[in-house]
Amino acid sequence: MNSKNMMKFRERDICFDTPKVMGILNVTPDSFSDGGQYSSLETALQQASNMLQAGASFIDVGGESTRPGALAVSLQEELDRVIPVIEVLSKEMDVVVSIDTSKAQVMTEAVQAGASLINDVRALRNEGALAAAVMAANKFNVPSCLMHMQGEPQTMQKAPQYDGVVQQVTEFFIQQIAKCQEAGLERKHILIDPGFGFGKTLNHNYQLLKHLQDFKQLDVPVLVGMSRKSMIGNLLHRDINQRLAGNIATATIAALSGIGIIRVHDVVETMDAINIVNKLQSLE
Ligand code: 8Y4
Repeated sequence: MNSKNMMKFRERDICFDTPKVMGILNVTPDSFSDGGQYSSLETALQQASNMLQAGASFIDVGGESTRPGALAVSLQEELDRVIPVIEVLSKEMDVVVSIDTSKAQVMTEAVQAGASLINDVRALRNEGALAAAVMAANKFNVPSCLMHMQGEPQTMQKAPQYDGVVQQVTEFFIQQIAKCQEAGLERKHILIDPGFGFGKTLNHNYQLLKHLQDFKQLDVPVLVGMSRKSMIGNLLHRDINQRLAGNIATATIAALSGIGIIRVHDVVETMDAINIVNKLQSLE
């Protein structure tokens, strides 16, 4: 088959005909679900290697917690956390290393250190971020993921409001993709993400999940992250360590919706779900 569903991440070609998994690697001491147990370099690398072995195509390295109400991290602190991990991972492992940051200088230094994807929950709206992403794309073939968020992490869950969340998130993408293109970031270097949990009520999140197929019209790969989030916990009344079945249900729906990348903590179980969906899709 002559697949058009491809994207370059530096010299690597990734095909989104079947969903790919992005494993989450938090290098924050206060990260919400692992209590900082992976904050040392050695444990981070072990964790990444386990996720790669389990079938992850991407590893998302984040040094700033965007959990509602989390403290901001200084530039130097964020660099100290993520750069050593990115250097080793991109050198030693056959995986697309993603940098989860909103700071222009972290983007630039992470790409210099070998990162192959910029994952920005603020969609390149911080000072200098768009220019950093343009440079990363045009010099290194490093694309950027634009995530939708209403408000700022400190306050976004206060009273999220939309008149039609799917339509409004779609309009945000159309506008933000246009701004990026005007600045020199080509469409072939852009991914989008509806930003589950970022300024959304439970119902907003499930509206987005129900209508994930709509985002395919935008003709750029779609990434989603629902793993362990409150849209699962609050619906099912499960605390953070009791959400695996819910995680797999949401990942299965994303896979059936033709999503390109699913960002998760539980790579083994998510790959099982994806492989079942792949089997179905391969049949007449
Ligand atoms: C409970 C559990 C509450 C998890 C909050 C969280 C996304 C992302 C995050 C996402 C993309 C998280 C960095 C928040 N979520 N990047 N990052 N998409 N592209 N929160 O959905 O996992 S961090």
